[in-house]
Amino acid sequence: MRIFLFFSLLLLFTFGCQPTSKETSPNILVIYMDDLGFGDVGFNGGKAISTPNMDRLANEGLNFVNAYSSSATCTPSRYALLTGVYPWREKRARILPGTATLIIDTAQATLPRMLQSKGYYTAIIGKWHLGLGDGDVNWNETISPGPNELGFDYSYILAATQDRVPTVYIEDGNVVGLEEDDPIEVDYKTNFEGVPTALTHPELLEVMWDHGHNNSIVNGIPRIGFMKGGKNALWSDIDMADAFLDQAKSFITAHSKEPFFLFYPMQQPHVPRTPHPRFVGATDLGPRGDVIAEADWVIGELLAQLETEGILENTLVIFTSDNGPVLNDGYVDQAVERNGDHTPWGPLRGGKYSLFDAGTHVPFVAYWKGKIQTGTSGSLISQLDLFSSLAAIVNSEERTADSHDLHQTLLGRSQAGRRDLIIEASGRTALRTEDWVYIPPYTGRRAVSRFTNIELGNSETPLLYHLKTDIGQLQNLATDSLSQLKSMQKQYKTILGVE
Ligand code: NG6
Ligand code: CA
Repeated sequence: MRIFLFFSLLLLFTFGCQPTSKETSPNILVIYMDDLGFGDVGFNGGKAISTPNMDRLANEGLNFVNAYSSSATCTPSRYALLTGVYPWREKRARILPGTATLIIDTAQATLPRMLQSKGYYTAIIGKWHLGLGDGDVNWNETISPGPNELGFDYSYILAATQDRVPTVYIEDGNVVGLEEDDPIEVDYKTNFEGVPTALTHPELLEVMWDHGHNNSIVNGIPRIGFMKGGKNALWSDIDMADAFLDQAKSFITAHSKEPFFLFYPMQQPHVPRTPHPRFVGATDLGPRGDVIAEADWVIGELLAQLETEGILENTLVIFTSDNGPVLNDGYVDQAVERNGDHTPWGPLRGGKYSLFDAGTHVPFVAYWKGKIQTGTSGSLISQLDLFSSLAAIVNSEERTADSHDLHQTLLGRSQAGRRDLIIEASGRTALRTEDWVYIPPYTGRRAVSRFTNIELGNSETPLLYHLKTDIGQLQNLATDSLSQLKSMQKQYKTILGVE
């Protein structure tokens, strides 16, 4: 009897006091949109596009209304998300061509590797855009280093962006569908002899370019960069959403019995916007709206797959976007003309590429059925914080200096947020401290270009805004609130380590 009691107590202490493995090893699914704005989604007040599945995540999860990507463009935001390091520390973390070399050191700590060390099976299915290889990439051999050398057990990616060559999928370093007698060549400076471009063969275009995007033509769409060969390997743009979804569904089913991390960076609503025909006309906004509707459907399918496998309750889903919205980003796709009174940026100023808030202030939801306190959180949080916060959730000791452990906040158990956050846009930086934003003076154009009418946040004098009373950043308080300005200028220099 006594022995029985002793063992019962021992069992209780060994297992009863520790969180169950389901709590410390939830599956982690990070859904990373490309250029989706704060106000595009229904759950942040958007009305023009129906987003029932994104809204479901927000309504049954926690909607962070004060959350930031690390940058107003793609590569630096992804760099920060995967490394927990501010992108302005890495000079190469700028919008990369499809031929760029890998910008994350294979010895560096990464989110997938941290999770691997805690027994996770890790995968990326979707957009990469962090460079590949360590020199001139030969696309006809296994491409390395890449995601698989940074902690992803499995990768099925597009190398850069949907508007950049090479327009092929790469699975574990190998171009999918490549045939030996039709090798791929890629160059961003010079075209290959005899290969049509948007300039030499405009009659081949099914989609018109507006600015940039006048090099090689694939599927009637002109791209950035020149590419030759690989005919059988070329992706179908209108089938891209389904192609990635099929991969993700198989992945979820194959790994439903072990903890997994799935990084799912989607291509929508980045250009070129190519909804599958069944989504054409889903909104009144043209292709930009239709691909958001398409992405919403994909998310519904992912949730359904988790439900089918019986693992939805055991999966932490993070839904967010790499940077803010843009209408005309280089193609004639009616994004401006058909936008109507929709406000992709919500109540915020600026957009993609901008130091004003809409550049980095993005939709952000944490969803874990039954585990997260549902509602809205105003805590200041950055995608940078996912590294240390997810580490804490899975009982890893790993942290990075830039990434704050806000896991209690992420799970809705605390209001604690960041005090300070540096945001970045094309090499320029600004400081957010609590409800204030300080943007140092920058020379340069005020707007991206005559095509992309987004204010960049460049000004000859310092800009200071109090977001709590002025979310639209209309009132520069740099003169009126001089002491606030001074203290933020000091803090900005301290964090950046500049004089
Ligand atoms: C810009 C492209 C834009 C987009 C962006 C990257 C031109 C004129 N513009 O250079 O279309 O591809 O790069 O977007 O080429 S991001 O979301 O991946 O950062
Ligand atoms: Ca982007």
